[in-house]
Amino acid sequence: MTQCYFQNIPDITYEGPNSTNTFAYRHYDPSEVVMGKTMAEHLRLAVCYWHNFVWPGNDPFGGQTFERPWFPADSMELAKAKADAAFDMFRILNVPYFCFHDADVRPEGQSFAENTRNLNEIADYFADKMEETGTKLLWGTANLFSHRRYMGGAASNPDPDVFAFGAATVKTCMDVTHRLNGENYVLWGGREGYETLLNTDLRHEDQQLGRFMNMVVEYKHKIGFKGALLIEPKPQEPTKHQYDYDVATVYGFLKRHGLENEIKLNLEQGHAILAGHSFEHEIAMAQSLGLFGSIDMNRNDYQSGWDTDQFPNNVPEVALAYYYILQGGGFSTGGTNFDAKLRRQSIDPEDLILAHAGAIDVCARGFKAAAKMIEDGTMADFVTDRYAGWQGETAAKMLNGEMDLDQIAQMVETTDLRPEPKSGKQEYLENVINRFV
Ligand code: XUL
Ligand code: CO
Repeated sequence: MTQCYFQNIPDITYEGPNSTNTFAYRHYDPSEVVMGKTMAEHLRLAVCYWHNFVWPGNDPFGGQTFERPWFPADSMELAKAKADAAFDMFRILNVPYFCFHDADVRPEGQSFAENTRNLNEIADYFADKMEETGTKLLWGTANLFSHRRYMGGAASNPDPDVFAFGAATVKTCMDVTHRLNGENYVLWGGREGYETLLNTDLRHEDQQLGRFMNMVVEYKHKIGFKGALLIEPKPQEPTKHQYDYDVATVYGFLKRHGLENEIKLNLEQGHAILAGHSFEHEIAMAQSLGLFGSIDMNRNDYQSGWDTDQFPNNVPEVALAYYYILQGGGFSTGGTNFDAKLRRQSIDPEDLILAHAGAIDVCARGFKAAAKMIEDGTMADFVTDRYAGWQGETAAKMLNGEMDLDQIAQMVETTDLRPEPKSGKQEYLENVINRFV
């Protein structure tokens, strides 16, 4: 494909909040400095390959709605045409990063060796394009869930041959991510879960998953990959019970297998919602456990119980997410990936551009609101004050183990301690937030 897929679509640049130009950023100015860094450096935006260039627009009731010139991308030539369109889109959006699974970018081969050859050839093609355009790889990953061999899981499959095929595939994807200077490597637990206990040995599958992740860590160190390894929690879909349910569950898994200092998390807003949490809960929980890594900033529909992967469009929600990210010091290796897809009626090439441009503006507005909340300090000060009692001598002793239940009971009795309830001030704090969003 020599012609640009995005014909007559201009590069998107910042024009300020009053611009009425359809193809413009109104809030995302990559060079704007906020809290000492540019917006580009803070947000570290990434476009995902799969939903934009691979997904055909199917739903459970109908097939392909999108007609992309590179479909069905079953040859190397079409895979390269797809890459051309992808890199055109990264340029138009001025987004510094992208993310991909092996299966998104290469034609499916008949064997492991053919898959590896195809992947390596596309990686060479990417390397040239990345060099030429300055686009960087936020993370690479392996698709261990689409092919029918993985219907019963990959690492947690009862068949050791599937485990081996999955492990070998992850090795090749880590190699390519390393070669392309990827800043992270992601492991979403695709079909690592189960449909029915009737055919499942939970303890065995946990042991398999633990060994698999330990091998990934060992291989990272063996090849000298300096990026972060990230697990992406999700509670259900595709399997009824996914093992990486949420942040707290993954933390238990990591501790159990001695991995808590080696693996961090990629958190997705839609997955948090499926788990019955808010996005900011998952972010704050990961920060408190020292596991925060990166985000997939795509939301779910609150009325439906599945993963709708929609572009973000709610500034107050996004603001709270970035508030807790900033509280933990912002991104280091991670960034803001849009694991988001169009609605299936949005069939024009420009829809891909407008979806991202809008989402990026929502993130920029939310981020700037979050930065103001941090700079203002009212909310953080409130929390600090709320726990100030723990600075006292006796409180410190209770916390550090110098006092036991007996001693505390004695102290409560001899001092005739009568705790006074204090207001949690939730509405006041919600009003404070509304000054910024
Ligand atoms: C699935 C999902 C994945 C991961 C990468 O819900 O979020 O696309 O982000 O495998
Ligand atoms: Co995701």
